[in-house]
Amino acid sequence: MTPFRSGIVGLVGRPNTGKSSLLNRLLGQKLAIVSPRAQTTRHLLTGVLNSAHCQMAFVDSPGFQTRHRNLLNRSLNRRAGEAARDADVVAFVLEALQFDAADRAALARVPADRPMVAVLNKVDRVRSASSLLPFVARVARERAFDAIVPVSAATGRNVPELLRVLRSLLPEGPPLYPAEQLTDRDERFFAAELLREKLFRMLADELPYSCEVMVDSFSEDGRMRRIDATLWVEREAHKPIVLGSGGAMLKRISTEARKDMERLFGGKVFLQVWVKVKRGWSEDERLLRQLGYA
Ligand SMILES: Nc1nc2c(ncn2[C@@H]2O[C@H](COP(=O)(O)OP(=O)(O)O)[C@@H](O)[C@H]2O)c(=O)[nH]1
Ligand SMILES: [Mg+2]
Repeated sequence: MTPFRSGIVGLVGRPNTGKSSLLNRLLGQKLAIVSPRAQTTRHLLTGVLNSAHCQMAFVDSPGFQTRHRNLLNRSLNRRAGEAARDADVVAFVLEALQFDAADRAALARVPADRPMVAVLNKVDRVRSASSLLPFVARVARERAFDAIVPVSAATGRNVPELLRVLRSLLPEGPPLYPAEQLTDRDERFFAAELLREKLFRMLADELPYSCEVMVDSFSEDGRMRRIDATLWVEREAHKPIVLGSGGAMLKRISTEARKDMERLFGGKVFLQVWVKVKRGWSEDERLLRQLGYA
């Protein structure tokens, strides 16, 4: 008989390698927010995948990073460390054909005492298969990985093989989560995340890094959800940029976020968003705690 296996798979690596995209692809559903910028992911997020003989709890994490050395980013790196430490299997996510100092620094922080797979993501961008082989050999020299698996989170290529490899490395045991539980986070969390995703996608330059989102109230009124949220910005000068001319930018941000929320929650959402200035929020321990960066 095929044994049941279950466990936690930590998705770790430097920022921007596609960990959150991979989580969504593995689950076949958009849970984690994705943007072309580093440090989009600020929280640990578990997504649970059930199959006939296996349950995998994938934990998406902020990438290990060395830029922006403030209190917020120290907390992010701590989170990234937890994702690796608490995992039964570590999926170390790289971009195919790139292994640089940031990847090496991220790898150095992953404990060597557990199964680890190197996931070479974004192979859809690799033109010739012949360039992949020397890269695989190079990655193999960096650590004794249990397996090295090229995938594309964007197209789904080779993701079934990754699942097969991960399953083989998980311990035998009963499921950790009830079968109907997709994630460890609640709708309030996803509401804030989806808003933050829009900031990362729509605001230019460094501005998204100095913004944060707080859901002030979340209530259900029949099948309708009412959500009030605040966008915190660091400086008075940021406020008109987030608002846009005649409030057009804020309207775009909240409309896009609302549509995603309606898709994820499966019902109508009434969303109201305010922009407020909070100088130095990324150094404010109390506010960081309220925002969930304990
Ligand atoms: N071409 C390509 N782009 C990808 C792939 N996976 C992720 N990306 C892009 O890489 C960027 C960072 O992705 P994200 O999942 O946020 O990375 P994270 O910081 O590691 O969580 C985004 O612009 C994604 O659309 C992939 O398989 N192929
Ligand atoms: Mg991410």
